[in-house]
Amino acid sequence: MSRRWIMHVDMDAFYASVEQRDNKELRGKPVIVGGRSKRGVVATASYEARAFGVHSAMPISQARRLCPQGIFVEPRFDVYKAVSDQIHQVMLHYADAYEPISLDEAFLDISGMGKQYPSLSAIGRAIKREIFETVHLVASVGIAPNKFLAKMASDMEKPDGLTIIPYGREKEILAPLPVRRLWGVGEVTEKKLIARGYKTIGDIQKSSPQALRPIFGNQAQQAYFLSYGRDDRPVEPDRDIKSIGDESTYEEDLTDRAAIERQIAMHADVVAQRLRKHKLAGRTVTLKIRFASFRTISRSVTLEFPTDLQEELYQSCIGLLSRIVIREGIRLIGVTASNLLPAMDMPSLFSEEREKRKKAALAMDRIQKQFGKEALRKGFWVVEEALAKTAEEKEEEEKKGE
Ligand code: TTP
Ligand code: MG
Repeated sequence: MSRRWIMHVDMDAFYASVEQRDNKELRGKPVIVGGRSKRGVVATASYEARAFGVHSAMPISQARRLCPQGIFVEPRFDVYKAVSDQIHQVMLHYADAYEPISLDEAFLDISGMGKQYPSLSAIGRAIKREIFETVHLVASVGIAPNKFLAKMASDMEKPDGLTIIPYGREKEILAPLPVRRLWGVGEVTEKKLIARGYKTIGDIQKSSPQALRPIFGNQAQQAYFLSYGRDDRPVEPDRDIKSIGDESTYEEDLTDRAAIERQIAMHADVVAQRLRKHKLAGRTVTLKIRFASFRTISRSVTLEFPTDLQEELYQSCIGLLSRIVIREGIRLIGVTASNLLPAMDMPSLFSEEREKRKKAALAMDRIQKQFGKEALRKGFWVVEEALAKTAEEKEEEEKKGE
């Protein structure tokens, strides 16, 4: 095969399917996975529940209204992670280049697999079968000339789909789709596009890179190419990040409690930022301390829910610190997040408070990108203060409510 062929594999209703697999009573029923708290959000819903209009990121309360007979289940991340590892192990062998995207999806460059399989659909069927035999779960597969179209294809006949978009059909398949389906078009860009009269991807095809500049900036050329189904991005093998940490050795040993906590806060901030940059969240937090005598200790805690927030990393470390007896000065402090999951697992568990924090954190990331570290340092404390206030106000409110 001289042409490039990309495959995208994505499990169907992943968390919900795992729950149905492990509990017979849930099979064929509307299963909704998410935090049970009043403010929780749906992580995912089985296809039976989707028939009622329930979908990912919807507030649980709304899901209950739409689907009162739904069975609401708490997520079991450990199980999903273990299943995910098995799936990725299977997929790995079907590709020259393999790029895991999240727990339940991956891109595969299958351009060189032509000798082993008589056709593209034969590769698709083989991978679906092996995944099913290994984890007893169903995947949907898309095969296309590039990543953008492969991802679109895997979604076209879900669940249990196998869709191939051949060379030459890119433009016509994309033309009738709403602009939101174009890779990289989120809510904000969608609004801009619609305001300027672009409704379908076909409308973008009829435009020009110059005309698209006010909307896409320096991505205009790429957006224009994408609208024609042109996308040259390679499948990039995973860097496989196992943990993200930050530590410093101090010129003078720290003895003051407040100074120690401040350093932990700083490291937690750096780690949280890096997690967000990689769209990861950590479930295990480790605090490392090296004393003046070079004695080094590490203490870890595994959280109920993965986090990419400074505040939560910091609080975990302060909890760990309280269990460490400090009899001498400290020459090194390190904070590490491990047991990493894709950050999108977080929304399912967001309380409003967490969501606010996450938004504030992302805003800080943007400020830092624009104005550099100093701005962040200042802003970081300001935001922390503001959040502390909101928390206080909320406590007040709750007290009043009682
Ligand atoms: P998706 O692949 O987007 O969704 P899905 O596998 O549940 O359903 P399908 O692919 O058939 O449409 O996400 C994979 C898992 O990631 C999902 O099972 C739960 C989790 N997830 C969240 O926790 N929050 C979210 O907002 C989304 C979209 C997914
Ligand atoms: Mg999926």
